[in-house]
Amino acid sequence: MTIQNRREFLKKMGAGAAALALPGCTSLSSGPPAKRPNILFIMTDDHACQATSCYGSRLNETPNIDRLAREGARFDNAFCTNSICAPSRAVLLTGKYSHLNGHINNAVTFDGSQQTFVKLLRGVGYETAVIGKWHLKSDPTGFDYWNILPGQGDYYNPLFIEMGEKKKKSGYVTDLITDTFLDWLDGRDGSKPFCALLHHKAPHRNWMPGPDHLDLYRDKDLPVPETFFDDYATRSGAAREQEMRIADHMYMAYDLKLPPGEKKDDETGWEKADRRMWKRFYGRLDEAQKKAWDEAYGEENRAFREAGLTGEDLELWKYQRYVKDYLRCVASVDDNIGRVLDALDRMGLSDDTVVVYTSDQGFYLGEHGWYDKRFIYEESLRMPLVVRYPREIDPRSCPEEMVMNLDFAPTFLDYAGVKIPGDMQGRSMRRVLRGDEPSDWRQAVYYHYYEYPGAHQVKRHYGVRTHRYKLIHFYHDIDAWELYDLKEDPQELRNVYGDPAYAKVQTELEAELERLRRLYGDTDSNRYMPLKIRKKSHKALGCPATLKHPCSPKYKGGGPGALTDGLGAPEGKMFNDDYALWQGFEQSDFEAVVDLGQPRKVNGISAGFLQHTRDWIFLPSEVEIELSGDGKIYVQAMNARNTISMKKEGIFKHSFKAGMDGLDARYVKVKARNVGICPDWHPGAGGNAWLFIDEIYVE
Ligand code: SGN
Ligand code: CA
Repeated sequence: MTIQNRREFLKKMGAGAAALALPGCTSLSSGPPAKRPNILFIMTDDHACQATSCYGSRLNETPNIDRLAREGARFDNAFCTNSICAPSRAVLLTGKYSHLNGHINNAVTFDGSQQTFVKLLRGVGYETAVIGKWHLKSDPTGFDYWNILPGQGDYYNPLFIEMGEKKKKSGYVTDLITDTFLDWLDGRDGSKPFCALLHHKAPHRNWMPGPDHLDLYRDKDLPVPETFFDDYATRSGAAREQEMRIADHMYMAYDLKLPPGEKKDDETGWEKADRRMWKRFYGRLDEAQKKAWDEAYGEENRAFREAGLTGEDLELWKYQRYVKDYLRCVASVDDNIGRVLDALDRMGLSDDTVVVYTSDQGFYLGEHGWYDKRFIYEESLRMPLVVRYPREIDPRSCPEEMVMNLDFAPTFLDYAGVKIPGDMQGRSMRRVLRGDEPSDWRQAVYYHYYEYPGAHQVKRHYGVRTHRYKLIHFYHDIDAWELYDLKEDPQELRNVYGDPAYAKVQTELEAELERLRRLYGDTDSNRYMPLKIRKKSHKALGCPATLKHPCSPKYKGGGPGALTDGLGAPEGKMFNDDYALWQGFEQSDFEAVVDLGQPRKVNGISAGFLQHTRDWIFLPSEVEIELSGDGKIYVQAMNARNTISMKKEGIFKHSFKAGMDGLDARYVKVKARNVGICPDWHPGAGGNAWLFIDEIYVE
C-alpha cells in the first residue's frame, strides 16, 4: 500500500481509524509518535521563492531544495510577520509576534532569558544546536552547542564564535557552516533526538559568490522582472521614498563588484564609503581566492568600463550583475543542502528527521526595481517553505493553508510531543502537513514592520493578507492605506483603496485587521514609536557643518545638516530606532567645522557621543575643540581625553565652557578620535570600532 493509499484508506475508515497503526508504519494518531523525530531546521537569509525552482523560478535550478519538496510538502502560502532578519529569528524561536518578544527591528538585542521552543525541547531530552547566522546580538541560550557568525558574518574566511570562543576559518561561509554541522552530527552520541538550527548567511547582501560558482551565468542574460521599471503610480509615498532601488541605491564596488579606481580628490561620501567597504570585503580573500575572483570578474568589468552605459542600459546591467551574484550564492546553498541530505541518508536518519527548509523572509530580485525586503508586498512577505518527514508527510504534497514563521515553534513542539505553551501565538502545522486540514485554520495573516527611520527607509506599516486581498496601513510620518486584489492583480500594481468597486471588501478587511490586532495584542501603536524629540535652540542651529571624513552611509543620521538641527538623541531610548539620529563613523575619526555665518560670542560648546559596545560603538578616545575667526587659523579651546570606562553604556557629552565674557569666533571645529578597533575583551576584538556623534551645540 503506498502512503497515499494508506492515507485514503484511513480517511475512509473515518475518525476512529485514525489511531490505527498499520504494520511497518507509524501511527497517524496525534500525540507523540513512538519515536520522537529529530528536527533539522535549515534557514537561509533572504532567499526568495522566485529563486527556487520548486516554486517555478525562471532564473535558476535548486535541485536539492526541490528534492525536499518532492519527498515532502511545499507551502505556497508561507509568510513572515515582519520581513527582516533578526525579528524573523526572534519570532521563530519564541512563537510570538515582535511586539511581544521585543525584537521589533535589527537594532535591538534579543532577550535570551525568554521562553523558546529550543529550551522546551532541550528540557525533554533533545540535544540542541545552532550553527551559522544568529544575528540576535545576545549569546544563544538553550543550546547544548552553538557555533555562530558574529553579526552578519563574512562570506570569505569568516570569524565564528564557538561556545563563546572566537575562531577564524579559511574557506567559504556556506561550505564552512555545513562542514561544522556535519562534524557536529557525526560527533553526537546519538542516544537523544536532536534539534539543530542550520542557519546560512547566504544569499544576504553583499552577495559574494563562493569559489565553486564564480562562473555560473557568465555568458547568459537572465530574464528581467516585468515590474522592473515600476513607476509606483497608484501607490502611497512609501514605495517612492524607500532606498532600495537597484538603479539608485547600490554601491558600485561593494554590491556590484567593480573595484574602485584611483582615489580622486572630489570623491563623494558614498564613494569613499564604498572604497572602504570594498577594501574590507575583498581584502578578506587570500591570494588564491583573489586570483579566482579577479579572473571571474575581470573581463566583464573591463567591458563594462569601456561601454560607458547610461540610463536604462546601466540599470539593466546592474540588475544582471546583482541577480547573478545572488543566484551564485543560492547555488552554493543548494549544493550544501545536498551534502546534508546525503549525510542523513548515509547515517540512516532521513526517515526519522523532520527537515525544514525556509528563509527568514523573501526578497526582491528586481521586482518593482528593488532589492532587499521589509515591505508586506508578496516578494518579501512570502517565504519558501518545504518540509520533509516521510513518516507523516506525503511526497509532493502542497498544502494551501496560510502558515507563518510564528508556527514553527508550536510545530516542532508538537512533533516532540511537548505541550504548546498558551502564550505562543502560532499554531502547529503538523495536521496540515498530514493532509488533515483543520476546519478552523486561519484565513488571514497579520503583519507589522517597524524599522523606520532606518536602513532602506521603508515606512512603518502593518496589514492583513487573506487568500485574495491585502490591506496595508503605512504610518508614523505618513498616513496612507493601500488595498490590493491579488487575484486580479498578483503583482500588486493597482492600489484600489478608496475605489467604490471595492468598498465592501475594504470595510471587511478593515474589520479583519482590527480583529487581528486585538487577537495578537498589538493595539498600542505608540508603544514602539521612535521618540518625538524637542528641538533645542542654540547659536549653531541651522548653520552648515562640513565634515572632513564622510560618515558611514549606514548611519548617516540625516546627514551633516543634522549635526546642527537642534535635535539630539535623548538618553535612555536611543537603541530602538535603528540609530536614526546618529552619524556613525566606522574606524575613521570625526572632524567637522561649523560656520556660524558671522563672528559670534561663544559661551560654550558641547557634542553628544554614544557608547553602545554591543554594536561596536565606543566613545572617542579624545575630543578637541578649536575656534577661528577666519577659518584658517584655529586656536585650541579644549582638548580632553576620555575617562569614561569602555564598559559603560549611554550618551555622554563633551563640553567646553568659555569664561564670563565668552569668546569671539565664527568657525567651530570639533575633532573626535575613534578608538579604531574593538578592544581585546570585546567579542568583536580587532574589528572596526564605530564612533557615533549627535548634536554639536553652541551656546
Ligand atoms: C545591512 C545591509 C542592508 C540590509 C540589512 C538588514 N546593508 O544593513 O542592505 O537590509 O543589513 O539585513 S549592508 O551595506 O551592510 O550590506 S538583515 O538580513 O540583517 O535584516
Ligand atoms: Ca534576511
